[in-house]
Amino acid sequence: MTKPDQLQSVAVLVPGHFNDHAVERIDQTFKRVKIERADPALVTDEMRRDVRAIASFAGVSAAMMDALPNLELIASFGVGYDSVDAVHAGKKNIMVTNTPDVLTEEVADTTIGLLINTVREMYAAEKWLRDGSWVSKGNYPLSRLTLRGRHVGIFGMGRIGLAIARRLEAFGLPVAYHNRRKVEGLAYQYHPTLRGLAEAVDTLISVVPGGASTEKAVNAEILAALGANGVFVNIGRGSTVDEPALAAALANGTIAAAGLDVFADEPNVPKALLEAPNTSLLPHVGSASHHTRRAMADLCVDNLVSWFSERRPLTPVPETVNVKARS
Ligand code: NAP
Ligand code: 8YV
Repeated sequence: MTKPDQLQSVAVLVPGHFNDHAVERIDQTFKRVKIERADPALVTDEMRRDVRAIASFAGVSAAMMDALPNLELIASFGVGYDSVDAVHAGKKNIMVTNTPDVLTEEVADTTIGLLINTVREMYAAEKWLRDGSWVSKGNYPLSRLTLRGRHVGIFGMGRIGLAIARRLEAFGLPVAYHNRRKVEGLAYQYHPTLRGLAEAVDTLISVVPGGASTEKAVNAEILAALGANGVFVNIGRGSTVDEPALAAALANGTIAAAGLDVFADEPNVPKALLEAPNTSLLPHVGSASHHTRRAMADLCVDNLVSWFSERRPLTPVPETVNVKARS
């Protein structure tokens, strides 16, 4: 076991701007090494020699791992780690950790807020009040859509998907889902294909991880299956959606509306989605409260502390679960 004073010499690379609380804790415990971004071209000889861990919001590529021969751990900030090449890390005996669970309820709350805003036009109605339209024009028009009578499909019934489903149950809405595997013991109706789920429901919430297996899974065919009364909400990753197909479906009435917290090329949002009257758009704020980001920061840094003091991770990702600490 490493004693705390020995942790002070462990160099932890922190690319770009990072969470303030995490930075404070890393500074108290480790030797923080700054780098503008996780780019192998910016790695110095000193970094090559000293860096044993990376703590990061952003992605870590295979090339970045290869540039740091003494790298043991990547402590990724966030539950989704699609921007970290975890398969390559596993092959190189580098541990990757993420921050599951501590953000689940916050992200589920955001999803419900986004769904209601999309269907009941809260943002537009508030704007109507604030810009004086209520006084000059009268009541805000009745919303075209409602949550009442909807049947919701969850694409990704994992930790967050389940927290969303529990909330929807309290709203009196039936829930169905699609995962690659049925969740044993869960009473919600399971659909073995996304297409089957989209056909069965009128409201589709995507909360699957990014990456090759979900790339553009929500495409023109899935949106057509959702139908003209369809509402699509994405809280997972933007890469899961074929954005031009979504913009077309919103413009030509294939579906009714969409609520999006995530985009394929953040922070850039396609003009067609920005200008569509039937979208509700958020700047990736699913977990973005001080409360939850602090809990995520603590788990991110606790993984660093556990790895370098106990030689074990707290929350390893599945691809690196068998990685062993170097002696
Ligand atoms: P999780 O517990 O691992 O759940 C992911 C679910 O997706 C699992 O049920 C999994 O089931 C399913 N899934 C994965 N790949 C699939 C595929 N190819 N086809 C169908 N289903 C698939 O993860 P979580 O904690 O709920 O987080 C989910 C994701 O939400 C994260 O990865 C992240 O991208 C996103 N997220 C976004 C925000 C935000 O701020 N907007 C915040 C937090 C998380 P199977 O393995 O059986 O398929
Ligand atoms: C964060 C997220 O915004 O946890 C995730 O997967 O998408 C969000 O909670 C992000 O990780 C911060 O970098």
